[in-house]
Amino acid sequence: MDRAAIVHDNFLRRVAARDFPEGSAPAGPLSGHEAVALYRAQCLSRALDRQSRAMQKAGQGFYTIGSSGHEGMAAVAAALRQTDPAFLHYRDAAFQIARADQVPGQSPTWDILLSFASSSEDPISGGRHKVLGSKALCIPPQTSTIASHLPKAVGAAYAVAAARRHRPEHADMPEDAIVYCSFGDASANHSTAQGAFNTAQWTSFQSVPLPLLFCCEDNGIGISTKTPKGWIAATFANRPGLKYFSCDGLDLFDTYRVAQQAADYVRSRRKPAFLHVRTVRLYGHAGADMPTTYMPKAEVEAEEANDPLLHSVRLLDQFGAMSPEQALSVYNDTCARVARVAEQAITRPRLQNAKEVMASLIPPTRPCAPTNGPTPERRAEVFGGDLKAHSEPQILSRLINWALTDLMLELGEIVMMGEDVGRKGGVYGVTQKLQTRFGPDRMIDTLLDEQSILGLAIGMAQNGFTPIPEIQFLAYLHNAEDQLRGEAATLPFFSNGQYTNPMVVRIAGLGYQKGFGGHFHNDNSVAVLRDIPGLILACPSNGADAARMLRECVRLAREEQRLVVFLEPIALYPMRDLHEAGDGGWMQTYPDPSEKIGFGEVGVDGDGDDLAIVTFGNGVYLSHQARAALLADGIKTRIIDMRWLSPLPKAALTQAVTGAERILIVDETRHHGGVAEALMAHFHETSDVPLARITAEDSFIATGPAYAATMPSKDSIEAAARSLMEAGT
Ligand SMILES: Cc1ncc(C[n+]2csc(CCOP(=O)(O)OP(=O)(O)O)c2C)c(N)n1
Ligand SMILES: [Mg+2]
Repeated sequence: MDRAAIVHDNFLRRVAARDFPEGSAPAGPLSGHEAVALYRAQCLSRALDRQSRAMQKAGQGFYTIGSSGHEGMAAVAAALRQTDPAFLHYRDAAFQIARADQVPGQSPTWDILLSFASSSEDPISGGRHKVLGSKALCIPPQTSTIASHLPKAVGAAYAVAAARRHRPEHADMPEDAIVYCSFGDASANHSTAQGAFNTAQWTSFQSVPLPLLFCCEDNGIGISTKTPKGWIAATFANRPGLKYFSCDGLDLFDTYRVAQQAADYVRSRRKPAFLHVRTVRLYGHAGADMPTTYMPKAEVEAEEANDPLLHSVRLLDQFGAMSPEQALSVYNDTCARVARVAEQAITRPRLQNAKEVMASLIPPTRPCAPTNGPTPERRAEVFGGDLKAHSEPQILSRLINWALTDLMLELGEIVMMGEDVGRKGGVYGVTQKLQTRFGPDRMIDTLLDEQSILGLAIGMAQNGFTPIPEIQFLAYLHNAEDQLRGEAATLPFFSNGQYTNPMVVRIAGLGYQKGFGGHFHNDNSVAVLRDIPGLILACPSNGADAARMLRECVRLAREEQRLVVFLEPIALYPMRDLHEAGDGGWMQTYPDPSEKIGFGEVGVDGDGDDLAIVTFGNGVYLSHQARAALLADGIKTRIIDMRWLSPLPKAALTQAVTGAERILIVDETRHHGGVAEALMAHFHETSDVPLARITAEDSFIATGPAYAATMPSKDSIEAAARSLMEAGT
C-alpha cells in the first residue's frame, strides 16, 4: 500500500481514537486562534500532497515531491513578515500557504493546483515547472539544484542593508526586511551551501549588516542517505558570526516561539542566524521513491507515528483551541475541497508549443528614470588629471576603467564586486581608483569565492541594483558557473518574467598573454556561456569599442533586465602597437559617454571584396596584422569584428559579408565547441561563397615560449587566407 494512504488512514484512525504521539504541552506566544489558522494551512499542504499523487496517477499532474512531515514550516512563516523575501526549500508548501493567509486576496489552493497541472495559468511559472513561489508573497521560485539558492540569499540580505544606504530606483525589499532561506539537512553539506554559510559568517564577523535567516529543515535524511545523528547541531551550533536556534518542527507552538526569537534577533541586530527545525519526512523522497526499500519498515513506521498533523491536533486540544472532532472535520473538508478544485484546475490550458515555453526566456523591459549624466564639474572632480588624457590614445584597460567610471557616476545603482577589485584595482588595474572614487560600498572587495561573488550579484540585482561582478580569470568561472547557468539565467524563465536578476559579469579571459600563466590564466573556451538561453556574451577587441559596448551592456541590464557577460581579452589590455614597436596602432581615444555600440551591431573595417575575415577579440588584432601582407599580394580584405558572441548577430553578419567573394573565420576558441562551429553553420545556411576556418587546437594552453602555439597566429591567418583564395580558382 502507498505510504501516503497509510499516513492518511493512521491520521483518521488515531484522531478518532484520541491516540496522539507524545510531546510537550503547548506554550505561547502563539494564540489559540493563530494555532487553528496554522493547522488549517497544514491540512491544506497535506491535502495538496495527496492530490498531487492522485493527479499524477490520472496523468494530469507532473510532480509529486511533497511537504508531508514538514507542515510545521507554517509556524515559521507566521513568525516572519509577508514582505520578508523567502527563498524556499521544495518542502515548504505549508510555509507558502501560511504566508498567503497574511496577504489579502490570495488563493493558494487554486494556485498550487494549477502548478501541479502545469497549467499556463499557474501564477508563478506559467506552467514551466512545478515550483513554489509567488510574486505577491515575496517568494521567488527556486530551481531543483540543491543549495544553489543560498549564495543569492546572502546577496539579497546584503542588498537589503545596502539599499538603506542608497536605495536604487527598482528596489523591492523593505528596508527592515530580513531574508529567509530554507533547505534540507543533506543540502546543508553541499559546498555551495557551505560557501554561503561561510560568506555570511565572514560578513557578519566584520560587523557588516546581513539580515539573513537560514533555516535547516532536518528530517534526518537526503533521499536514502542518512544524516549522522546530531550532525546539524554539532556543526552549526557554534559557528562564529552565526547565531544558532533550534526547535521541534512537529510542535507548532515551539516552532513559532523559536522562529520568532530567531527572526527578532536577525531583524534587530541585522546579523545572520541559523534556525534548526527538526522534522520528519513522510512517504519517502518523492512519488516513486519507496522508503521501505532502503529503511527498515519499523523505522518508517516510527516516523509516520510522529506525523506533525497528529501533534497539532493534540496541541490544539490541550490548548483548548479546537477539539479533535473539529480538527478531523477541518482535515476531511480540506481534502474534499482540494479534490473539487483540482477537477477544475486540470481543465485549464497548458503550454502548447516552443514559442509559449520560450516566452519568458528574455525578461521584460522595465521603465527607468532618465538620467542627465553627471555634471561637467562632478566629472572633472572624479576624473581629476585623467580628464586631460581623454583626448589622447589609450590602452584597452584604461578605456574600460574610464567607461566604468562614467557609468558609476551616472547610475548610482551600479555596484561592483570581486576579488581584489577595490583596493588593488584588479589584477590588471582595470578597476584602479574606482574604490577611491566611489567608496567601498560600491566597489566591494569580496572574499575568495566565485559562487559568493555571483550570488551577491544575483541577490543585489533582485533588489534593484545593477551589479557588475568581476571574475578574475575565465578559468575560475567554472567552479561557479551554475550561478549563471542554473540560477541567474533561469530566474525569469521559471518566474514567467516576474523575477529578474540583471547584471553585467565582467570576465578577464582568452589567451595570448606572452609567456604568462598557462591555461589557468589563458582559458580560451567560451562554450559554457554560449549555450545558456537568454545570456548575452559580448567581447570587445579594442578600447574604444569596449567603452561603447560596456555602456550598451549596462543599458541592456538596467533597462532590459538582461544577463550579460562582458569578456575582456586580457592580452589586449595593455596592447599599444599593431605592426611595430611604437606605432601606437592599437590605442584609441576615449569615446564620448553618449556613444554606444548597439547589441548585435558588428564592426566592419575595410571594404575589400576578395575576403571577409570574420573574427573577434585577439583574432581581430591578429587579422589586422595579417592584412598588410595580404594586401601586398593583392588580396583585399575586410575585417568583421563580431563583438557579440552570443546570441550570434546573424543578420548583421550576413549583411557584413555581403559582396565578399570568400569568408575566412578566425576563432581563438577551440575547434570543438568553439565559436567557429556556429559561424560555419550560419554561413553555410546563408551564403554560397567558399568558406574556411582556423581555430585553436583542442588543447589547454601552455606557459613559456609555446604560449600561443595552439592558437591562430598572424602567419596562420595569412596562410589560411592564401589557400582559401587559391581554392577553386
Ligand atoms: C546539486 C544537486 N545534486 C543532487 C540533487 C538530487 N537531490 C534532490 S533532493 C536530494 C536530497 C536532499 O535532501 P535534504 O537536503 O535533506 O532535503 P529533503 O529532501 O530531505 O527535505 C538530492 C540528492 C539535486 N537536486 N541537486
Ligand atoms: Mg533531509
